[in-house]
Amino acid sequence: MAHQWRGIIAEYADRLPAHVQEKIVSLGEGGTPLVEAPVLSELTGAQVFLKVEGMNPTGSFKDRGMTTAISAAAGRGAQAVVCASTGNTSASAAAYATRAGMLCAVLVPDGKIAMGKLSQAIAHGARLLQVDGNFDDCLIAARKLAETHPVELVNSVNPDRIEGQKTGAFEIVDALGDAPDIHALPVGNAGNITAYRKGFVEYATATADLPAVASRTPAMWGFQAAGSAPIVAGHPITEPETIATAIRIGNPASWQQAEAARDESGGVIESVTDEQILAAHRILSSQAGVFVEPASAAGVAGIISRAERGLVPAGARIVVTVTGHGLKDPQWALRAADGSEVVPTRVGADVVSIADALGLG
Ligand code: AN7
Repeated sequence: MAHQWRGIIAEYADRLPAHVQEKIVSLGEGGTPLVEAPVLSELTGAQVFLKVEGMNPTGSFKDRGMTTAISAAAGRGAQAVVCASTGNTSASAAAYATRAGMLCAVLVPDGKIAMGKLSQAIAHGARLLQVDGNFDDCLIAARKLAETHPVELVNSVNPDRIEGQKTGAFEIVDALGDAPDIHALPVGNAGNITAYRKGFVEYATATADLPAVASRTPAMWGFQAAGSAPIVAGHPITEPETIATAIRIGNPASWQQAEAARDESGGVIESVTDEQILAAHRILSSQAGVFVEPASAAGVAGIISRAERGLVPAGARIVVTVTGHGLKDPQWALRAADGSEVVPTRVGADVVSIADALGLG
C-alpha cells in the first residue's frame, strides 16, 4: 500500500494537543533518519547514532515546532507571526507562514546569520529586519511586539513549539525500540533540550489513554559553545561569541527548563570550544558522511570531549541530535584543519591530466 510520512502532527496526533490539529499546516516534517556512526562509536567506546535533523523540509529541527506553532496560530485565525532568530527559526517560520498565507516578520542579529538561512527567509517572503543587537536583544523586541500588536510570537517560548519538537524524542525511541542511555545535543535558547526531555518523559509514562512506549529516559547531555555558555557559567553572557552562530545566545529563554532536564535526567550541560566544534564538524563530514552546520557539531564535540576525560560509559547507547544541515553555512567546509582555504585543483579536460592529478599515474 502506498505510504508517505505525513508530518509530525498526523503521525503523532494522539500525543499532541487538539488545538494544533484544527488547521494543520505541514511540509512533511519529521521522519528523519537515525544513522549509526561507527567512527564515533570507535572514538568514544559507545554505540553512537545521529538523529539527522538537517533532513527536515527547511533543513533544521525547527520545522517540528513550527508546524505546531503555525497550525495553532492558523486555528486561531492569526494573520501575522514574528520571531527573533539566529537563522534557522526564521527560515522555518518564513516557510510555514507563507504556506499558511500569513505575514512573517523576523528579527535577526545584524551580520551574524549564515547566508543559507538568510536566503531562505527572503525566498519565503518574510519581512526580514536586521537588528542592531544580538539574538537576546532581538527576542526581547519580538516579545514586546507580540504583546502590543496583532502578531503571534513563534519562538520556542511559545509552548506549541515545544509540543512539536518533543516528537524528535518519540522518533528516536520508535527507531531503537527503547530510549538510549544518553541523548546529546547543542544548547542555544534551550527550547530543544526542554522539548526532548518532555518527549522522553511522556514516552516513558503510561496514562489513562496511552501506554508507556519506553522503559526509561536518557541522560540529557547538552553542550553550549564556550564563548556563549551562560548555563555553564551560571550567569547571562552579555556579548556572546562563537563561530557557531546558531547558538550564539547569551541569555537562554528556557534556562530553568534546561537545568531541570539536566538534573532530572542525571545529565550534564558543558561547553565546547570553537576548535572542538570544528574538529567534530570535520569528523562528521569527512568520516561519518553527514554534513551539518557548526552548531550541530557541538553535541558530537561534547561526547568526544567527555570520552577523552573517561566520562562515557563503555558500550552506552548514545543518540546525538545533529540539528541543522551543512548547506546552511557551507563556508566552514572550505577550510583545512590548519585554517587555510581549500582551493580545488585545476586540470585540463583530458584523462591523462585528470588521472595524474588523482595520483592514478
Ligand atoms: C542548528 O534559529 O535559536 O537550544 O533562532 O539553529 O533550542 O535554541 C537556533 C538554535 C541548535 C539550539 N542547533 O537550539 C534560532 C535558534 C541549531 C540551531 C540550536 C539552534 P535551542
